[in-house]
Amino acid sequence: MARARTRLVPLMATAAVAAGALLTACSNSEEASTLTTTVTPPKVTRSTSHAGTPAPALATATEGPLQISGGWVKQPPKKDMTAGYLTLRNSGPAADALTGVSTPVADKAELHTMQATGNGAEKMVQINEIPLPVGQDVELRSGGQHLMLVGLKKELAAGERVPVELSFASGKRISMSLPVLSQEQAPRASQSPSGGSVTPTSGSGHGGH
Ligand SMILES: [Cu+2]
Repeated sequence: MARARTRLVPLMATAAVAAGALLTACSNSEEASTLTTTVTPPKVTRSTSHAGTPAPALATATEGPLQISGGWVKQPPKKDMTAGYLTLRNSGPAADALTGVSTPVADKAELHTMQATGNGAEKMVQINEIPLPVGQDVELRSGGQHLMLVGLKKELAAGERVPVELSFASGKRISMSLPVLSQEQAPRASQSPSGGSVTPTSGSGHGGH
């Protein structure tokens, strides 16, 4: 008995010290608020929180040193054209370039970029190639370089997949199928630094983006 009691004492003492330490920490309001912010990261469930149908997985593909990720096609804002997006990575050893795209669902498919018109607006223009320097992520995205599908032969519904073949300066070809995403499903992770203009679609003339 006596033994048990002597053991208990130091244990309780330790507990008391621990409790005291806790109290001290809590009374420090700065620390307390730091704690709160770390415990509640703002947007964990961003990608899954959109109501309705969950977005299909974005397309990926690999061919030699070329890696493609995050591929998708925007559900056509207009009936006859839409844009496709993806990120390319060339792990070398030599530079390459995306030189073409084709798809059976459209009359033609082109590489586009946005170009300033001089009066503050931007328009999309066709380009011959998208350079792929070694070791760099090249992102095709809304408001920047993109795949353009012109003259759609059929309606593209969200959830459908669009087969595309990408061709490269090196002679490589990559076939993959890109999921069609509705506007709500579209990934928003990487916006241009110019900010929230996620809506070039709804605005000016060309609905492709
Ligand atoms: Cu375009």
